Amino acid sequence: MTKVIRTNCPRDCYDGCGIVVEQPSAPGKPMRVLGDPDHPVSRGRLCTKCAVAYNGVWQDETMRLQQPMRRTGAKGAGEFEPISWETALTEIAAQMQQTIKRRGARSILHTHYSGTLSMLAYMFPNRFFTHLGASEVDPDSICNAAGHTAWHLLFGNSGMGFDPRTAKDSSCILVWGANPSHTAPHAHEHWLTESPAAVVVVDPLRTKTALAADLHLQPRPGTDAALAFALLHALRELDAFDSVFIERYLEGAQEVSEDIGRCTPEWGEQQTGVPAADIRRAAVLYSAGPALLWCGQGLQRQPTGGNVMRAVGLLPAFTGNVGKPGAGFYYLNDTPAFAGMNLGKLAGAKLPRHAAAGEAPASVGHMALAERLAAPDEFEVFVAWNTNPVASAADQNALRAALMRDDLFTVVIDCFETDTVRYADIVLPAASFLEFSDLTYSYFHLLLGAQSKVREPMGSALPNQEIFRRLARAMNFDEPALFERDAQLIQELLDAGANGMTLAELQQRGSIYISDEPVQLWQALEFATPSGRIEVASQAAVKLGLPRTPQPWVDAPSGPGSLRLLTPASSWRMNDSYGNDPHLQAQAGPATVTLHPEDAAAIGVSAGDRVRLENSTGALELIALVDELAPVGVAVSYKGRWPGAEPSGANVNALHTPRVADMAGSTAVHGVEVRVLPCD
Ligand SMILES: Nc1nc2c(c(=O)[nH]1)N[C@H]1C(S)=C(S)[C@@H](COP(=O)(O)OP(=O)(O)OC[C@H]3O[C@@H](n4cnc5c(=O)[nH]c(N)nc54)[C@H](O)[C@@H]3O)O[C@H]1N2
Ligand SMILES: Nc1nc2c(c(=O)[nH]1)N[C@H]1C(S)=C(S)[C@@H](COP(=O)(O)OP(=O)(O)OC[C@H]3O[C@@H](n4cnc5c(=O)[nH]c(N)nc54)[C@H](O)[C@@H]3O)O[C@H]1N2
Ligand SMILES: [Mo]
Repeated sequence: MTKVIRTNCPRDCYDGCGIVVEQPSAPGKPMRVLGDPDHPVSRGRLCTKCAVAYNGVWQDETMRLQQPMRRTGAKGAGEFEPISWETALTEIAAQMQQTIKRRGARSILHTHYSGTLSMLAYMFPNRFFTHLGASEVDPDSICNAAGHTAWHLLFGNSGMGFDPRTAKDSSCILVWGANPSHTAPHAHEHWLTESPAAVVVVDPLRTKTALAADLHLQPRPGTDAALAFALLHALRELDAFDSVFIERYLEGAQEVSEDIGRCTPEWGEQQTGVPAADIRRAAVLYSAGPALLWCGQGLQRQPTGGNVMRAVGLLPAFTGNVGKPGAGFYYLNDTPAFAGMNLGKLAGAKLPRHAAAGEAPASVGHMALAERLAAPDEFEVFVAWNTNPVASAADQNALRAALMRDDLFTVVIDCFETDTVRYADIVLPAASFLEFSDLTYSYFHLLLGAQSKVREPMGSALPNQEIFRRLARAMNFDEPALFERDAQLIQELLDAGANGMTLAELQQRGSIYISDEPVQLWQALEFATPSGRIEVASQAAVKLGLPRTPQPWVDAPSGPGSLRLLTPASSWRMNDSYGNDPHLQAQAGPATVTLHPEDAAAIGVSAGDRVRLENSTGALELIALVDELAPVGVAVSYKGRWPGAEPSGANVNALHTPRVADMAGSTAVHGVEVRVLPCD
């Protein structure tokens, strides 16, 4: 009989699917990675991209990095020679020690994100860098930092939403700037369709989720704050404000009253392009009973994305859709924390810096990364792990130029030879999630899961956590927390969050909910803001140089000849992961940009023509598609392609202007403007 092992998908995705792995039926045969029929979210199926990649490139020995390597050619050329782990770690440690002597550990910069979210591999390496005293690229500033700051100001927490299981009690689910049809395919397929609630989607794009909804509001990008105020106006007209809740739990509610009064749905239509009648319909659906609000991460990648999140968050606040069955708001769920697991401790947040570290480390926002890295006198060592910035970060050309610096010693840790790896002086091979045991979680569903080792690592690849234990040893560090073993760390987490279950027991079950019954988050109605209330008006915001209350702002429409470029998630890619899988490359086809028929006609372009996108940051040639996916004035090209795999040698982030959003130095990637021209 084929041996079957349960594990879970650790990708940065809302779904967090359960997996079963069938061991090879005969020697030399591949194993099969399939959906776990008993998993409540994936129900026996994986999404196409993971099903293909996990049975494709992730098991392909010719594609995986198998051993440490040292650069032999020019930076960026991808010419390397194999070296031993010992040599690699000794050379890295020697470079770090020299840098520390010369200018302090602050001159070592590391960047990391969510290549894997399995708890140890995701968190443990931070212990090394904290103790080292290295500078860090603020991870969330490439993804969702503006939204976190906004909801901290408003609610005192951005990592506590609703339990998706409570949707059974909802009459409306408002999905605002999220596209589960791509980014949470199982939630799109099952959760949204099976809930009794009416679904309202707010997205400039006709996504599959929008097309399946009861109502789709299609605003111009960057106009959502105005739309939120117009909705508040319509809700107040309907007498849907909860005056008892407002009185008791809102701080400064009266300070937005006048704004709500002047932001009529008719005004909203002018500002956003959404018909006033649809704004009123949405208000009727949202006010019918308990309602859920899901704010996506794409929503806040705007020049005033923080303000957008604060404004949209007023809807549950004014209608009292907080802390009762079927009601709530969601940005992300910190599921491990709800269970009592302390990932901050796992990441060594409070570890002391070692004695020789020198000056306090710097935090560098992603939007400043290319510029700061280019300066010769700030950083001497750059370590990228669990992330592929040459594909995913802003200002691609400038970042590449910075990585060419001869006096920058670069270390990259990945499972594959990414574009970023090609700039490394030393490359270290990471083991994949199939090759070591760990714990997983979903940031939507309140599920914890086991990651199971189903095979030996390819070549001499190692899990992130083991790489940093060994590097700590090469550095002669003696802080015991840097050397704690996986088994002990996992058991500590399970003791805190799963009643002392063992890893083996969790592996048998696959995954567990943090409680059998749906959890009513926010039931205590305690808000960790300075006033202890939902801060409609916020002095903390003023201290950050922001308005006291959310504003009904809209971004100015694009100038003549200019289009807004949206580059959201593709269904064929997991960020840029899988950009090297040949089957997924074939499925996704060549890189395209979708233009509205009116915009295409204005520049004389037809479907299939080559067009050039350009702005002050860069240029990119793509194949035009012509479709009413987006409103007039908005172009769409999905993220997730490897620059090196493109004929142009670049992807959409060559156009990603490193402009910061209004909060947290976060990306405003959906605010990028481009000119589009036909190529001859
Ligand atoms: N234009 C545009 N750009 C964007 C976005 C956008 O919407 N538009 N979205 C942004 C967002 S939301 C995000 S989160 C970022 C994501 O950007 P990145 O963090 O760069 O994500 P990936 O490109 O998937 O790179 C993750 C890398 O981790 C590697 N990896 C996987 N498992 C492991 C492991 O166990 N160990 C190690 N060391 N490596 C591993 C993978 O092979 C992969 O190369 O991109 C951002 N970039
Ligand atoms: N298949 C797949 N799944 C993924 C990822 C992936 O790359 N591929 N990435 C993962 C990661 S790291 C993240 S952060 C999440 C992100 O997942 P989501 O939260 O769904 O975010 P995005 O896909 O970036 O954008 C969602 C929607 O926001 C819309 N949007 C853009 N600008 C505006 C605006 O101004 N107003 C409104 N209302 N909407 C706007 C876009 O059109 C898009 O449809 O997905 C995760 N899941
Ligand atoms: Mo993200």
